[in-house]
Amino acid sequence: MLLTLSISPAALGSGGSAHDPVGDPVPPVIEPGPVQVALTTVTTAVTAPLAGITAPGRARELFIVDQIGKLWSLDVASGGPATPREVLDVSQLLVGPQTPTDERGFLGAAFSPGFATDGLIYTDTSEAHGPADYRLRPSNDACLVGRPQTPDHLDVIREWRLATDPATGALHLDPSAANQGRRLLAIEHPQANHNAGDLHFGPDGLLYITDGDGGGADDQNCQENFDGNPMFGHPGGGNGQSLDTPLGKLLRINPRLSDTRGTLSANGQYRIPVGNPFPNGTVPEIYSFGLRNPFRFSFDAANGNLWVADVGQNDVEEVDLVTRAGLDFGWRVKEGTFRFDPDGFDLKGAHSDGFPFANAPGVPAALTDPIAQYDHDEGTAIIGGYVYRGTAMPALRGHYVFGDTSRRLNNQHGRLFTFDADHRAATTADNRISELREGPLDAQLIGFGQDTAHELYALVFGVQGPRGDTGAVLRLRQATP
Ligand SMILES: [Ca+2]
Ligand SMILES: [Ca+2]
Ligand SMILES: [Ca+2]
Repeated sequence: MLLTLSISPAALGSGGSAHDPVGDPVPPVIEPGPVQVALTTVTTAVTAPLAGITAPGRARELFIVDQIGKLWSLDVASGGPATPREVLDVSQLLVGPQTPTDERGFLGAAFSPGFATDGLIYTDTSEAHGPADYRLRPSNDACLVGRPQTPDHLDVIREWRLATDPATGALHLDPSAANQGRRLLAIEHPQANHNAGDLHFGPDGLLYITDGDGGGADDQNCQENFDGNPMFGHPGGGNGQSLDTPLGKLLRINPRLSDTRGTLSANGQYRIPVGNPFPNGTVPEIYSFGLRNPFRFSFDAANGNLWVADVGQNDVEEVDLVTRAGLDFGWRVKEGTFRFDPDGFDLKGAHSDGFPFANAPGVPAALTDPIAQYDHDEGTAIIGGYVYRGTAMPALRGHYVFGDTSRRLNNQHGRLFTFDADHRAATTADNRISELREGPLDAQLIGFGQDTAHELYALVFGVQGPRGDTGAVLRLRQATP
């Protein structure tokens, strides 16, 4: 029934869509829940803090990935304010950020599980276009004939070796290490946005990497891009659904060449783990597909569950649970539990004319629906967090703590959300989201940190974005009994 087209003349713009958009995809309003949190400032001496991670053997520190290219160490063990100390500077590699809304830069980092002895850390950076391991898929669409299809940038994974200063105990680049910045993987990106770029080692000791669908909007060729030219780099049914590109995916690799399990990657710089679902495919690094901009993800510290927050197009934001290898999370066939039509109305000046047209939970059966979702009455882009496993906020134990960057585009009304992950319902609509802090954050939420005690931090910046001086790391504390 859902695949039967019922032509509605009113719905036919020049885009020729046969579907009616859903006006209010998720009717329930997100309201303050019984648990509220308070925020205290750890530091404002950062620019664009996108992630807060920990290193094995470094119990006191939270390491902040700053989009401008710095990795900072914060001593958070005291519970009070802290002064950032520079650990790593990758800014010379970056092509961005250049504007307040630029999504390029230093996007993620993960310490090796063996960091206490190997000193290794992995980074995700947006770098100038050049030789790549994965090129864009060629486009034969008529709109692109005779036009250059030059990628905007490369998404690059690198390895660095750090050492401890014997006098101060501080971490810094190991001056004796060879091959600093070893390039593991470089992926062409057609447009500047939708880069995801989060990195985490799983309980299996393997490196998981999120990559966005390549950017623009609708994961579709030929509509007008932000620069006025037709979109390229998204042929056919888009990148999310194609197993021939790493764009729109969760990837899994083993950076340890000395580990003889699995097979060597095509470029010889890492290994393809045993158990990856498409070992003989074009992109054997793929672990999950059908993602749009899986900007932040995390592993549950208690049970290893893998939670991915996938940023939606114009309507639906979603939280996905990766229960096994090979799942298809639906983009651009679906946005949340809704069928998505990328060819919409003739909306003048809009870069996306795609829209959800029918709620279709569980359909088609090959696609995996989110655990929870909300719509753009509530926000503009989901920011993934962590299932809370600390002690300072007992009422939130087992709850997924996440949020939205801003209630309206760049209006600095960041929001903090939660739902009960340990007692989640089987159907998306039954996992109701509540708000953890009433009223505007007076900042845009851009990431979360989790320290070694599993306490959480909200990472924010102001309207100047990654070009300003308004970044902050805020500690979450339970404000209600
Ligand atoms: Ca709504
Ligand atoms: Ca999805
Ligand atoms: Ca479109």
